[in-house]
Formats: sequence, structure tokens, C-alpha cells
Amino acid sequence: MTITITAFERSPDGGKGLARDTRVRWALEEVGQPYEVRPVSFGAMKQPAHLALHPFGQIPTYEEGDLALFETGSIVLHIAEHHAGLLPDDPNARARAITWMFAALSTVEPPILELTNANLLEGDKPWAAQRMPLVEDRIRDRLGRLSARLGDADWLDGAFSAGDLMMVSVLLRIKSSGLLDEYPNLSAYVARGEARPAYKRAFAAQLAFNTRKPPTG
Ligand SMILES: N[C@@H](CCC(=O)N[C@@H](CS)C(=O)NCC(=O)O)C(=O)O
Repeated sequence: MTITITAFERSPDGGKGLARDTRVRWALEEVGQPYEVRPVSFGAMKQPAHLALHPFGQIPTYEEGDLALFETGSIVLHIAEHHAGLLPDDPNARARAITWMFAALSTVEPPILELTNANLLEGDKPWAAQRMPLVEDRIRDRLGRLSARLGDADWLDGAFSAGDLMMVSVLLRIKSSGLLDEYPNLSAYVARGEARPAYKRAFAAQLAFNTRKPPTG
């Protein structure tokens, strides 16, 4: 059955891989599943056809036969549960890997998104500069604890899993901020994720997609 995901018609980051379709592409590459990508414009994202797939009018979505999913956590978990390669077989290890997916999305990503919002949406406010250290410190609190837990391990809990895929995807959002550099083991962890052949294929695919020429004629 064909898998189709949606992505920004043109990602605002121009192909830096920060739009969330990249994590879904990465998961599909890890498990060796081919997929198609349907571009969605910002206008179309809020129209009934797309809202039927994604109630909040966002990307990515995932369609496979009569199944339609939204939310990258749910999509990556679905992929990981149906194909070998992203979750361990041992039930406890599997539950811990899923726990790291939740930790990435609900504990680490929120303060990181605050930084994105502070830069993109609030940068011109008179209080923006004053607030920035607070926003960055909330991220440092999470990074410090994550760094302590990771220690000198390669991955968060044994072999690479969907938990690492999600955590690395979230941490990549602050790569350009310099905050990650304060935690050398986290920088190395993210670099290990980026070095995976499946990540490289996913990154290249989203870059080609976001830099493709518009159709002529
Ligand atoms: N929690 C959602 C977040 C989805 C999300 O924020 N998508 C962004 C692109 S990365 C989007 O569609 N932004 C446009 C908008 O919200 O209008 C997930 O993980 O899938």
C-alpha cells in the first residue's frame, strides 16, 4: 500500500530539514519503506480537504490505505510498530524507547519551540531581549539533565530507536543557536543521528523537494 505524507509546498527554512516531515521521512528511511510526498500550500493547509486529515491544519500527515494520521509522535510510532528497526523486541526496552519519544515531544521540544517563537514572533517586542535569557535557561535545564542521562552512551537506551530519532530531531532545531555546543555529548549525539544513512537520505529528499523547480507551462 502506498504511503503518502504531506509537507510544506516550500518549507520556510528552505530545506534545512527543520520542518517536521523530515522526522517522518527519516523513520520511513530507517525501516526501508518507500513513500510519496504531497505538497500543501499555507492556504490549502487551512482548507476543509486538509483539515479533514489534520484538524489543526498542519503538516505532516500520513496516509496509508484507509488510515490517515497526524502528529509526528503518532506517525513515527505507527511506522515503528509496523516495521522492524525502530523499536526493540523486548517489551520493557520497547516501552522505554516509546517513553523517550514522549520525552522528546512533551518535555524537551516545548521550551525549544518557545525559543523559535521568541525569535520569530516576539523579536520586535520591547521586552524580547530581557526575556531571552529565561527562555534559553529553560532549554538549558532540559539539556543539562538529558546530557547527564546520556553520559558517554551512543544512544539513550541501548541500540538506536524511535526515541533517539525523535530526540535528535527535536535537538536539531537548536543546532544553530549554539546552546547544544554547551553540552559536547549532546552535540556528538545529534551528529551521530545526522550521520545515519537513513537520516542523510531523508535530509537529501526534503532538500531536493524544497528546492525543486516550479512546474513550467
Ligand atoms: N505537534 C505537531 C506539530 C506540527 C507542526 O507544528 N507543523 C508545522 C510544520 S513543522 C506546521 O504545519 N506549521 C504551520 C501551521 O501551524 O500553520 C507534530 O508533531 O506533528
